[in-house]
Amino acid sequence: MGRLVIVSNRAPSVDGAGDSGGLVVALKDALSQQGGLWIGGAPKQSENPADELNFHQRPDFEIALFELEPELYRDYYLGYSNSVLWPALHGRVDLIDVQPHYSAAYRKVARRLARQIARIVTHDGMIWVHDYQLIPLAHELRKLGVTSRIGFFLHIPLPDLQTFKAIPEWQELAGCLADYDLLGLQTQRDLGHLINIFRHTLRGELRPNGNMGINGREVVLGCFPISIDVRGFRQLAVDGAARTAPPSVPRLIGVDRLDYSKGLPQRLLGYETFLSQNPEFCNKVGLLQIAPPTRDDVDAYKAIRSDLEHLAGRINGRFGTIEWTPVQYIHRALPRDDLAVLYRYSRVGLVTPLFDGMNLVAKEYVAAQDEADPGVLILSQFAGAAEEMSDALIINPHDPQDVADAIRTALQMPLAERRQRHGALYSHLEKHDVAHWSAAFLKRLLAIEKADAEWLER
Ligand code: GDG
Repeated sequence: MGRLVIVSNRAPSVDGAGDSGGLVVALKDALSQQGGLWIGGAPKQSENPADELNFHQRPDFEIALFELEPELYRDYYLGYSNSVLWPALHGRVDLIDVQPHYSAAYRKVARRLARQIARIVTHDGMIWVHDYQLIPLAHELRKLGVTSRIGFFLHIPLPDLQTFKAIPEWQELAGCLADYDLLGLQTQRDLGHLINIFRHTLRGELRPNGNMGINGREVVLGCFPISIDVRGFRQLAVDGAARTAPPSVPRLIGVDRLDYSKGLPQRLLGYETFLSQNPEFCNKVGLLQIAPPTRDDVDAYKAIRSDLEHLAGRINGRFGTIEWTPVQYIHRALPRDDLAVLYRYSRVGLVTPLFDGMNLVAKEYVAAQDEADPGVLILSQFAGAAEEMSDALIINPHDPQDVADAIRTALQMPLAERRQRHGALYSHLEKHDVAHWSAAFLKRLLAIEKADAEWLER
């Protein structure tokens, strides 16, 4: 079997620092078993980027970094990826900033990267491309004659056809998606949207095996809900709790990059409604919101920060006392072990995105709980995680009353019900951890026959 090559916008660190969360944990084993290679963007841009990948050997796998000029990086990453694709795919078409040089930069990065990758991959290798920043990569690789199997996983949601059409290049993007051998999505919801997009754009035909016939070839489609290292994260929380005292008042917790898709203002409005309707809880509960900055050079992110700060100030001014601050808001990233214990010591986990591919915070919160006295997860119906986590309290984040009622229900929930709900959520997660996710995707990719030369010559 050939080499496994992972491609993502950002590469893991060359020295292994900061590996503790996310994709690296998920893919480390598969990569080290197969002499794997991870290709990703260098941490810093360069005025004179090399036209080849820059290799670094780690003990577990090899890393190859690609460099971009600062201006190209800005237009490709902050521009097309995060000012067009991110808002559109999250249904926020009102926030799209369409600029011709953004889409040109996006295609240029894929073309350049494909040239660099084509020089080093072999026919029997497997390439796994991650996320919306790199959709055209398979298309560009095929143009250069690469015949390896190429899979793609979309970490964020895929919206319905009408919303997708707000992206000026929607037809081109659909065509690029169809050049992969395997397309993985987080949820059945997104899979349904993809099938509809292919039907209408490329006259795709759904086959009885669930794959799509497009232009005389078969594209394999699958739903692969991503997860976390459940046991590892639980251990982090248990170890942390042994070192730290619990808070003096029961706590509600939210942990989100400060992104407009995460429904932070809606969450605070729900909390405000709860406090105003349940004055007996004032002084007796507090909300801790950790919201580290992200993409703060994009205007829409400046706006969400200011909305959130305004609301947190309003709630603290309205309900706070000398002894009690209703909302503690931290606009900084905390270490991962601190997060684990903060989740464990929180009576309620608030995960209220307006639209989210999956949402790993929901899974981390459940993994971190003490099964003898677990907290309650409040989860938006629009998080991908809601498809699997129906034992959470599922809410509509747009309705402050629904959020307020769920907070009250969670705080008053009897121990037996909390245990029963947590037990069901945890046992599902334990079987569906991140190792399960990556193994399922790679198994499907491996089972696909290699691209044939005839198709490549179309
Ligand atoms: C995308 C999709 C999908 C947050 N604050 C801190 C911190 N975090 C960590 C969380 C969690 C991760 O960041 C966030 O993951 P999410 O899944 O919630 O969201 P996105 O970043 O938007 O991720 C999403 C995901 O890709 C995977 O496919 O689930 O739907 O949008 O792990 O714990 N970590 C630390 N300090 C913080 O302050 N250390």
